[in-house]
Amino acid sequence: MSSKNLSLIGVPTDIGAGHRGASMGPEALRVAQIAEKLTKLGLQVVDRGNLQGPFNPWLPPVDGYRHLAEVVAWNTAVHTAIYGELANGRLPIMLGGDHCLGIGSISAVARHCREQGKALRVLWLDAHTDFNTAQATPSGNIHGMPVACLCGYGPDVLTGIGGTTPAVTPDVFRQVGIRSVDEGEKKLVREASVAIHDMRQIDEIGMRRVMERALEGMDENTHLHVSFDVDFLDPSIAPGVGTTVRGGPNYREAQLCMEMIADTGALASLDIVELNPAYDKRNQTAKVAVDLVESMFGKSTLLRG
Ligand code: HAR
Ligand code: MN
Ligand code: MN
Ligand code: MN
Repeated sequence: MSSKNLSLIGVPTDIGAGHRGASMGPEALRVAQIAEKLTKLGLQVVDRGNLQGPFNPWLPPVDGYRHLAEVVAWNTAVHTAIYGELANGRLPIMLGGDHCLGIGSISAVARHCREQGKALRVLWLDAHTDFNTAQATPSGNIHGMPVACLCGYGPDVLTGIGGTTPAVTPDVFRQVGIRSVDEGEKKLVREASVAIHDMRQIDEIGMRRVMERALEGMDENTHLHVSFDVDFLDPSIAPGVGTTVRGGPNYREAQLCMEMIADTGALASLDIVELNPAYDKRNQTAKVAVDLVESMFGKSTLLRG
């Protein structure tokens, strides 16, 4: 791992989502003892508390975007915070919040990598490709758009966060767990040649070979960012998200995915997003997410050393 000093950054907003409640995600992860459990693995963990931003006005979309100004405000705060942690040599973990926040975090990671001459790989664990545009979106919800925005498809106020447009090129992404893509969005991901490892591929060749492919080609100079949308997981183990899609990875498949991330030793920043306690029962989804994050930081590997 390029850094073992972890910073937890809470981003309590559901500004980009179509269901309220992801704003409670950071606290649910803290209640599930994310800091304590990572500390037990021998990592240095500091909880920076929560970022602040505008309330959710809960308005309909305007010109294809819901809450665009508020999404810009939150992502600008995220960019600054994540960039600052990386500049200090720390490993930031963003406790979301909905997935629109990936615009702020990944643009910061990309800026850090450019300045440090590092290669970037973004592992996007999600049921969705999140590649909608104002024209393609069925909902106007910006949590369905962060990958497109990062690749330069979107409003200037979002594609320009971090100062360079596009923030990244599509070839940095490896998407795993995909099983819900909108019609217009399909065309866009194909045009951009985003590398998608969908559920059918996991069914056919298994999580192990999918992850080997998704992690292929990284070296000592690669910064690995994981953007973990909790709806990646099958709803039977992770009901606490706003947009469940059946047919996701089961617990063991998800554990293997995380263990293989740990094995790379390259994990250098992480988003945990879309956890929605309003849909959860007894905080079980937060607990599963924390279990998996422990594996991502090497918990299971310790048994094998
Ligand atoms: N594709 C749908 C839309 O754009 C749903 C997107 C849901 N996104 C998330 N994050 N939950 O992946 O509205
Ligand atoms: Mn660094
Ligand atoms: Mn997502
Ligand atoms: Mn999703």
